[in-house]
Amino acid sequence: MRDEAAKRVELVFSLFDANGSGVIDSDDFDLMTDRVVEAATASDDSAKAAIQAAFRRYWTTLAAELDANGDGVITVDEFRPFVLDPERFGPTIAEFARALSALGDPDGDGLVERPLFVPLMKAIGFEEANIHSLFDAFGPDAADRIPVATWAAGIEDYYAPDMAGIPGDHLVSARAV
Ligand SMILES: [Ca+2]
Ligand SMILES: [Ca+2]
Repeated sequence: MRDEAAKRVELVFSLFDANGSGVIDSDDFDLMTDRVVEAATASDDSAKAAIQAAFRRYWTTLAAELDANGDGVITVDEFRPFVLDPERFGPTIAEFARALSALGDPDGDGLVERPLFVPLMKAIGFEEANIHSLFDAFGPDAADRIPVATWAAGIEDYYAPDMAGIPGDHLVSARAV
């Protein structure tokens, strides 16, 4: 596992701990899901249902595989190696990547404008400056749009244990203090 990959998923863990308890549980996922759905103002009900299902699968996969003692909480030390294991977590992340990136394309033309990208990523909790750096790293076109597929692939790469120097690393760097 690369250091960069560990840092990426540690950041996700801290954001998914939406209630700040230091562990993640189903309440955190409810809070996070509501925040993202609220930010997806232009999306239709089926796209919202898809992200709700993807968040639910994310949580239930973690809980089923990691919460052996049944206390309903996941620690960062349990989370990190599991979500960075493509064999075990890859299909869950692929569904999540499809559902989240689709929210950025409510008109279905296959492209995501920056003003649609930023609020969705802010809803998850990423820093605004880092979100813009990520969008820039995805190589937007002259109209400041990126392909949906580029974003989806970027999410999957974010969880790749051996990748470094990828666009997703912009989300980790230079957090404001
Ligand atoms: Ca929590
Ligand atoms: Ca679009």
